[in-house]
Amino acid sequence: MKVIITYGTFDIFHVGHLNLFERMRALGDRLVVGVSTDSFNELKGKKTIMPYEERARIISALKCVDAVFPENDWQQKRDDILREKADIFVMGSDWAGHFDDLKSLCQVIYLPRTTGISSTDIKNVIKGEVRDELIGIKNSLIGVQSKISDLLD
Ligand code: C2G
Repeated sequence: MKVIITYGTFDIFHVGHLNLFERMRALGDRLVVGVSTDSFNELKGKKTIMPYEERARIISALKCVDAVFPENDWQQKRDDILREKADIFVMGSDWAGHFDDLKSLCQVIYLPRTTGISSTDIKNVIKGEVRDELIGIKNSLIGVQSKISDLLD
């Protein structure tokens, strides 16, 4: 039984996360995922839209994920690897080299990130659309305002 372990925030779940999980699961027989808690994300300086409970529930519902546990800090990985009897620690390539110290416990692999998508990109697209909407409303209010002043003159 080859066990794969990984960690992440997985806010606004998207196909980049799914690609990674499916590629990881293909490396072994069991995939366990440490999902960053809200307090740990604060420590990471990472603002999330979805609370831990929802993010963990979505991840645990995936066919390719066998178990989910909370990631509360940077230090717990070694204990997790021993507890889960993990054979391979996997992260996306943006973390390349960051966790090489774990090579004393298990194999460490960094898989290519899915390009063109990230939770941050999705948030920025939504922000952009809301901004455009607000600009539209502001311009129509300016139009109404000038009509009112014409009527009052
Ligand atoms: N990822 C990816 N492709 C994307 C976006 C993310 O492969 N387009 C990968 C990242 O490389 C990471 C995982 O998905 O391995 C989770 O990414 P995040 O949710 O952003 O997690 P992060 O905040 O990087 O937390 O202790 C490790 C940290 O908890 C990782």
